[in-house]
Amino acid sequence: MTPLWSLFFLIVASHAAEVCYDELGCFDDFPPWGGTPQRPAPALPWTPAAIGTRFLLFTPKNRYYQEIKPDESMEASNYSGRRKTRFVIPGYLVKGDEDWPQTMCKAVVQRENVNCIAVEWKNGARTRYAQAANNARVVAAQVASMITFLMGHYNQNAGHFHIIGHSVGAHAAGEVGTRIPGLARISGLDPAEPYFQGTDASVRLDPGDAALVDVIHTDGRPFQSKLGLGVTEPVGHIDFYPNGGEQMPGCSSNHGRPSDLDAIWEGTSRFDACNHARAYQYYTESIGKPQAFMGYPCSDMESFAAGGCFPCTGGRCPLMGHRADSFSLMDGLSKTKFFLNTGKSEPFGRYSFKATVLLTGSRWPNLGYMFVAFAGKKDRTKEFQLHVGSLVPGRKYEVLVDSELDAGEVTEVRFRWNNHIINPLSPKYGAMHVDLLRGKDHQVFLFCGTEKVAENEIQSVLPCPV
Ligand SMILES: [Ca+2]
Repeated sequence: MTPLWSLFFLIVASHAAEVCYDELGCFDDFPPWGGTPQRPAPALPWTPAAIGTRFLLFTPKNRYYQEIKPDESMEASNYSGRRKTRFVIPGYLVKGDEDWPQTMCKAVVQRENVNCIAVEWKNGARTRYAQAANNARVVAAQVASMITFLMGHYNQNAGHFHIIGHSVGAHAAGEVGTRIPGLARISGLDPAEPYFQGTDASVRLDPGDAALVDVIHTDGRPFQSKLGLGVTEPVGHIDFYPNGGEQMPGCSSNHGRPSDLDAIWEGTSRFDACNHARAYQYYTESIGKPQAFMGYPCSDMESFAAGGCFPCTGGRCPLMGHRADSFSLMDGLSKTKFFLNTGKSEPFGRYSFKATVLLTGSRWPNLGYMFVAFAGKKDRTKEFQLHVGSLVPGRKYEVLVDSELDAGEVTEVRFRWNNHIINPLSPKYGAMHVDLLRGKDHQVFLFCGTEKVAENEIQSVLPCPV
């Protein structure tokens, strides 16, 4: 052994330690768990009693939770081995929204005949970051222990289980997958970057942790320079980058210093984790509205925003969130990233289509603005700017739209225009034809205009007679 290696082992041995918690086994802070460049501050996980993990069961039979434990008392609960089981593991907790796993489970059992278990470990999460990251290992061991119990007691196999994890909880889900090989699925919701990015695959979420690992990135800016709490790199079979994956609409950008991490985590700083929290908000909404979160394969956000990856071709577009499992990967691992846009507040989901408007109207040159809005039976979208510049009759104008309404639900296109400067000639314009090209499947919906309107009047364009 070279002197340098001796010194290395001496240093590691001098701080490394181990704790053992009965049936959960032992946890050490040797590499890769501690003493590495990615995990500079070693910390051993707290005792299960200090972390205070609880399992809160929701089923279609109970919308209010039943607390369950991996023992005979399970018999008194509504848990059924004939149903699939989903676990939800939180990580970073936003003040006032600590119970989002329960909200998610309620949304799940409202629509599906499954068992949904919200994992609660608030006491272990709200502490120094390095400590929380290590406490999550005990939570993972407890979830694995619960799954082992359920498999034995209800004759289920690993393929019946799906783990949804946010932040540090996403990596805990990954460790459950290491302990229980063959899990059906892990959904990683903005998996945490500090102490996980660039670590050994055994420490973090990776595609080896379940048959399907789908990931949503919402706070992917580098932590050191921009305080993004989520990993930047792809870590699953399918990785989604809503709004580019770094800055979410409706959220202010993260601010502060990386040294604030503990304060951020303990909730003592006024850090705004809006971007980081969006991942579970999108997922929860996707349970009821899966089609509003379609991801488009694209090389980068700029190409996507420029319409370069629209519409979807050959069924290559998975749904971000709850129904990501309806997508079959040709080659096991997606070689591309998936992009989509969302709204800035609830409802976040959007449907993409392209509106093409054939203009009719006054022949003399005129500068102005054109807008379109879309109405369905119940709702109406905001106005989208179609064009600014010359209004030329006979020309087609296109706009890519992310709408709260799906193209197939649109019953009326509302066209409006106005002058750039006051125009004494009082021209009139109208949309002669409007084509809506639906992003998910190329289907076209045709609308026919029958009139021209003066500035700032609304022209109602209805579906063409068939
Ligand atoms: Ca892993």
